[in-house]
Amino acid sequence: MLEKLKNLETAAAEEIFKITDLASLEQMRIKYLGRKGLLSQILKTISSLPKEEKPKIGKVANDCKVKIERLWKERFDQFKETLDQEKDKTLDLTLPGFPIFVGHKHPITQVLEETYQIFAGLGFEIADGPEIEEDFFNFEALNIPKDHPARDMHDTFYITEEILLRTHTSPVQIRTMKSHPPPIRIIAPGKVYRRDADITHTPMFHQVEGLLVDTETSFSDLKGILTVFVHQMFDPETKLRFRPSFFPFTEPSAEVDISCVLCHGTGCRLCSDTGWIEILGAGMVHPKVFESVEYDPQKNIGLAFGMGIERIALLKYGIGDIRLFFENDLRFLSQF
Ligand code: 2U9
Repeated sequence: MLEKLKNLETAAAEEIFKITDLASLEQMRIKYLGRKGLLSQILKTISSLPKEEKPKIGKVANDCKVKIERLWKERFDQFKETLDQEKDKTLDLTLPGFPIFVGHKHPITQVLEETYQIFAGLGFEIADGPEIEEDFFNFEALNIPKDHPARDMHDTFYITEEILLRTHTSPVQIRTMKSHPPPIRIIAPGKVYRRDADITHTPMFHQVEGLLVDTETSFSDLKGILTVFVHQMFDPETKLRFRPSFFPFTEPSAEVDISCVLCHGTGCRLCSDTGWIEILGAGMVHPKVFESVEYDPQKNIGLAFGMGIERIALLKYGIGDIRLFFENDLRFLSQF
C-alpha cells in the first residue's frame, strides 16, 4: 500500500510537470484527485487493512493527497499568471471610454430649489403637508365656507364630500399655525390639483406659498420680500407693480406684476402690449384665518403670498406651453 501511494505521488508529479494547458491540468486533477480518481480507489481499500496498520497508512495517504493538491495548485497559478499577462497585452488602453449619459434635474425642480434658496436667505423655513386634504384645512379655515363663490375658482377634485386633493398649499400654513405658536416664517412648496387643462393650466402643478406671522410686520415687508425674490429669480432690474385684488384669506390683497421679461416694459405680444406680466398673489392674513387657528388677531399680523412655479419657469426660460414640462420629451428637457 505504501509503495502504491509513493508511486502515485511520483507519477502525478511527473505528469503535472509535463502539462502545457489548462484543460489537461483539469483532466489530471480529475484522474488523481476526483471522486472516482486513483487516490480515492486506494483510500477505499484502507478499510480492509488490519486495524493496527490503518492509522499509519491513513496518514501517508493524506500526506500524498496534500502534496498532489499543492503541486496542482502551483501549476494552476503559473498558468493563470501567463493568461493574465496575455490579457494585458490585448488590452488597448488608448481606446476611448463608453459615453455615460448624465441626466439632470427637471426644470421645475431647478426653479423650486432656486426658490428655496432665495427664501432661505430671507429666513424662511420649509413646511410640508398632505396632498389629500380635509375640506376644513383647504377651505373652511381659509375663510372659504361651503357656499362661497371662491370655491368655483378652485375646480376641486373631490374624493368624498369632506376629502379632496388640495387646490393650493395654504392648508400647510393652517396646519403649521395650529401646531406652532407665533412667530412663524415659512414657505410651503408642493403639488396642488385643479380640474383645469389648457396651454397655461395642468390638472397638477406646483405652488410655493409663504407666510410670515409676527407682532410687527407690514405690507412694506411683503413688498420688500417679494422684490428680493423677483430680483434674484429674474433680472435685478425687473420692476414690480402691486395691483389691488381680492382673496378670502387676505385683506388687503394684491396681485403682483413684473415688467415684461421679453420687452422690459415697452409692450409686446407676451404682455399683450401692457409691459406687465402677472406672477403672483399676496396680501395681509385675514383676521378670520387667525381665529380659525386660535391665533389672537389683535396681537398678530401676517403677510402671505402664493405663486405657481410652472408659471415662474415659463417666464424665466421663455417657454410658450406649460404642457412641455409634463411630456418628458428629452429634446425639451435636456435644454435646461
Ligand atoms: C394662509 C393665509 C394666506 C396665500 C396667497 C395668493 C395670494 C395667490 C395664487 C397665485 C397663483 C395661486 O398658483 S396660483 O394660482 N395665490 O394669489 N396666495 S395670498 O395666502 C395665504 C395662505 C395661507 C394661512
